[in-house]
Amino acid sequence: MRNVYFNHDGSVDDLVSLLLLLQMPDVTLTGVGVVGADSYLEPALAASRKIIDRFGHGVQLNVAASNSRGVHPFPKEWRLDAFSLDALPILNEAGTINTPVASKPAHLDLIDKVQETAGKTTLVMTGPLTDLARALEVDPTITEKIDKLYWMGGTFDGRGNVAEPEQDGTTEWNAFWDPQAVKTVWDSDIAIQMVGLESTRQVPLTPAIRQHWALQRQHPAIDFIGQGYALVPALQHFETNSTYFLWDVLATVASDSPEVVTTKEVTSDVLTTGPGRGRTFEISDGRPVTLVTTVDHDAFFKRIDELAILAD
Ligand code: AGV
Ligand code: CA
Repeated sequence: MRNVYFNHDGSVDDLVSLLLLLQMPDVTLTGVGVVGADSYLEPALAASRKIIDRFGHGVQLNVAASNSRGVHPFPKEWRLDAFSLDALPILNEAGTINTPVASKPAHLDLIDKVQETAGKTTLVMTGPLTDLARALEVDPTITEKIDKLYWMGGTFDGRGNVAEPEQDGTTEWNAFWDPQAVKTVWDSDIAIQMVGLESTRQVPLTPAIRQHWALQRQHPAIDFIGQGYALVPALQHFETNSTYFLWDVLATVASDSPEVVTTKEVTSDVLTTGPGRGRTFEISDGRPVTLVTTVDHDAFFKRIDELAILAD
């Protein structure tokens, strides 16, 4: 069994990632932290607790709320999705929430869970790196107990997904929310596997994928995934700033099923100032990172089905 601590930021693909982590037969989920970055914190926290109740096979977990704040806030329209997801009937049949909120804020909860857990812990992070950066500042010795960090964030091809003023379009949102946090984590010796935008562009949300899920509604977790992805825009006629990709789900599935992706070793750094702040880039004497380069599209979606069906 592998110990995994999951820190996410409450968007649809973050919450689907949580659902899938709860199904992985070889994963012991040791903790969950939620940051209200690409979400409002309260519904993201509640939805996380309800997903653990409904799809967690009785696991005893608690969920930590982050008090981290970003430098560049996410668009409000995107953050509102967490309210809709939290209100889905499939998460609200019980009418009560059993999974408790952890006593400490997410960055301190991360330290506690990593230090308390026998052996090493794998971190999966699908939002900004702020909680990990703050944890490293409080207790730098956690690196000895962290096996690897799987992160959805950044991009190396210069094509960002931030359409905001006063930046140059080269950065990915999770990195842009808190560029200095990326730098702090890059300066640590934690092994990193990164899913950036270059690979996630190969797995857009499409009408065909939605239809594939619609035909499997007899499986409650696939029904939930279909309902969740109904809240966000698919790639239909052309790509817009709001088009949804399976960003976080790719990072999460690749952490458990490495055969669905190919990777390459790069050395890199991150800008923390100027119009490109948050840009991750390759540089010869930079910090080593394992970058996911390509996805086996069909194998990836098949793996999602296989995991989701385990929740039946
Ligand atoms: O940049 C991708 C990250 C992922 O962690 N998030 C969404 C995923 O959870 C930010 C984001 C970029 N474009 C978006 C985003 C969009 N069109 N809608 C919502 N969030
Ligand atoms: Ca996310």
